[in-house]
Amino acid sequence: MAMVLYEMAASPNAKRARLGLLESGEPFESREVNLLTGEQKQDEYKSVHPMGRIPALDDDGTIIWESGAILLYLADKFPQSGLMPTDLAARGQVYQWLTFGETSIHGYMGPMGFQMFRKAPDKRDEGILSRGRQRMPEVLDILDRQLEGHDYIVGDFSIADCACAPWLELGEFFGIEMGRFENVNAWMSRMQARPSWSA
Ligand SMILES: N[C@@H](CCC(=O)N[C@@H](CS)C(=O)NCC(=O)O)C(=O)O
Repeated sequence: MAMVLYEMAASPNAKRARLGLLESGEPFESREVNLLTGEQKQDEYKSVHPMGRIPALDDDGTIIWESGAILLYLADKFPQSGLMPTDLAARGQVYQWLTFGETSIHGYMGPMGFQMFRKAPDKRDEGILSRGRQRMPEVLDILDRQLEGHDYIVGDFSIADCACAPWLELGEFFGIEMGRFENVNAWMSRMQARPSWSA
């Protein structure tokens, strides 16, 4: 049975998992969960993801949620796919940057996304938005230095790239000054040129 990804097109967290699946080259089916109508909080979907969030992966009855866990699962399941390096030190770097994507990038941009996409403009919490705009340059600076001389975060493409790129596409839209991070912007262009980005 093909793997099933529960997702929604506009969700950067779902896009992380989607990138990993597409880059694995393995077949999967997509099930849309409509966050705008609250489908994620219905009992039927909460039997898949008890937190009522996307993404979730159903691999023939094995259910994994949390986008980072899905990426690690895919890298383990398909070791030939090139999602994860074989060298232990490089794997450690992938774990580090994957977690950086979840905690530092998503840590600021996730709450910003909730304000930008789920709240009317006059109801947004400007404190959350301005905190993200203030703190993200440090995060981007660290990523920019890592990308100096590298095509991808740990050198070769890996799930670290899948974990970090999707939220950053929204940086300018969220009011984060992205222009000066040249290595990040060049890497984002490489990510956006991969067939998986828009498939
Ligand atoms: N840490 C989780 C975050 C998942 C998450 O918050 N997803 C958002 C969409 S981007 C969601 O489903 N939100 C549901 C809601 O806001 O009700 C992951 O990486 O999978």
